[in-house]
Amino acid sequence: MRIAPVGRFAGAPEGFRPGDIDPGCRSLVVVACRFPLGTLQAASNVPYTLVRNRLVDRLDTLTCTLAAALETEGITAMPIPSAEPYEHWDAARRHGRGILSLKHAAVLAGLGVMGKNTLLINERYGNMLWLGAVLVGVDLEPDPLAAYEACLAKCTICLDACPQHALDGTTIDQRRCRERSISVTEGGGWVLSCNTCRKVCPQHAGLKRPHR
Ligand code: B12
Ligand code: SF4
Ligand code: SF4
Repeated sequence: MRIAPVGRFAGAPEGFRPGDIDPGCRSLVVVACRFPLGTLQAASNVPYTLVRNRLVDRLDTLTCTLAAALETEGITAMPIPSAEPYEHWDAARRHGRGILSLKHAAVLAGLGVMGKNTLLINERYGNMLWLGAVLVGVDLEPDPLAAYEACLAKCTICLDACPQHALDGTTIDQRRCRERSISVTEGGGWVLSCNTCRKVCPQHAGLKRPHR
């Protein structure tokens, strides 16, 4: 768990800042659970998808429970979904946005730094954290920003490995990624059918070579 003061979100797009959701928000509590590494090795996409779905439930249960507990103490608190639902959808680009970007919130709470694959990289757990957050109506003691870097300047492993060429080092072409990474099975249900940019990163399980 890490804390970000609301003032750190000045760089977020208008409409997607904590104050756009709750004008009284003062701080964000960002929480995270580790995705088990073994799921990346499975020949089937099903175990990884199952873990993803259970972590969504786990994080959402955690943030809803925390919000309810804070409210009994007289503190306004609002949970942010760890995945769906989200409202912003640009159909032409197949580009969605959460009501708040959790990976940016995690960076601003000191949980890590952004990798070129556009995923949060944490010193200890690499890019394998699943995130959640609660907006809180009081000032909490902020955590310091991460004092390390993750991507080596010349590393382009994730960019080169993406089968859709969806990554450019700072942004993602969601249309391209969605075409490959979300599949509906004939048997019913859906699976996350690509996680290559996560798996190939040499820092995916934690920093091998932190630079300070
Ligand atoms: C929509 C979505 C997707 C989309 C878009 C992903 C993306 N990179 O944005 C798709 C379907 C492609 C996707 C794929 C995956 N996703 Co996803 N996804 C989300 C979701 C629900 C919303 C993300 C969002 O709003 N993106 C749009 C924004 C961030 O980007 P944008 O519109 O281009 O905005 C730009 C600027 O406006 C600016 N910006 C936007 N907000 C802010 C805020 C601040 C403060 C600042 C400074 C700037 C800024 O930055 C952007 C880049 O320039 C989040 C949950 C959440 N609420 O955050 C999970 C989330 C990002 N996904 C996650 C994961 C794990 C994945 C996958 C690995 C799943 C898989 N296939 O295995 C892949 C990874 C693909 C990749 N390399 O990103 C995790 C990432 C965890 C981590 N360690 O970083 C999240 C946070 C879910 C979670 N609860 O943990 N996902
Ligand atoms: S999940 Fe797959 S398709 Fe999407 S950006 Fe990562 S490597 Fe590319
Ligand atoms: S593969 Fe290389 S460039 Fe991509 S996120 Fe990992 S360290 Fe950064």
